[in-house]
Amino acid sequence: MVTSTYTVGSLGETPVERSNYLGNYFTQDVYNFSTSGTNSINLSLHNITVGDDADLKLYQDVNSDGSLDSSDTLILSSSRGSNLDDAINYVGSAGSYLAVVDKYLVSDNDGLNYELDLSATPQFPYYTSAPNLLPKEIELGTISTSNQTGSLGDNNTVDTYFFSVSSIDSLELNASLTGLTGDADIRLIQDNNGNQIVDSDEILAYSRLGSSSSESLNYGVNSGDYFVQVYQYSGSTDYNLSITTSSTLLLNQLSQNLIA
Ligand SMILES: [Ca+2]
Ligand SMILES: [Ca+2]
Ligand SMILES: [Ca+2]
Ligand SMILES: [Ca+2]
Repeated sequence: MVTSTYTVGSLGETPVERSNYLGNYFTQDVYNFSTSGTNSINLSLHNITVGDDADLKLYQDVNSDGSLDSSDTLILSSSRGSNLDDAINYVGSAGSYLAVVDKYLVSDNDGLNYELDLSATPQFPYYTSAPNLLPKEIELGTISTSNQTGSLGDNNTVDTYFFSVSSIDSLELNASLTGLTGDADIRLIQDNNGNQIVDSDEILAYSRLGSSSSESLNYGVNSGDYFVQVYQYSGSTDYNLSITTSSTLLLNQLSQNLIA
């Protein structure tokens, strides 16, 4: 078991993208970074080779030496199966951290390739932007309607849903967030360049009311792949997420029939 250590340096809002590989000899990659202020520390492990499995951990680098050793403390881990994306979104104060990618399973001699994205989005005393990475955390498949439940807090600042819509007509998509006890917000994203990062022109719609108000957004969509992010503004909360699509053609015909 051989560990490779890489220096990322000071981590801010602009995502750092690293591509790397693991195998049965090189089994662990450690990425050291530091943050200033309080941030949502966002890690997204994706594009893992089909048939392989890597997992993700976030450590506090307690002795600030840039390497993983017995004095460092594990904060969170993500260990989804097969080559599903792993993600961590954690509110952490200024300090030194380690993102660790571990080989879990390498199925053949070609090794395991992956991409790791890292960012730190300011979260306190007030948030300025939502986490900007797009791990496919919850894959809904092709949907016309989907109802989900989840919870957000300082150990999970965002849930990222990935889904497809398929229709010969344009559709009206509605996403609503209810049952909130803290302040959470929602936004709809299309990852046009497929890099699993939220670029500036990729946010289609958002809803971000104050306190525990329910959120709702509508947007006209065509067949394609979309992300919905449900993210923490402040506090912890459970939530209900409802995504529905309806045919705008049908709605237009109905309203025309009503007028006629
Ligand atoms: Ca250390
Ligand atoms: Ca995994
Ligand atoms: Ca993108
Ligand atoms: Ca809100």
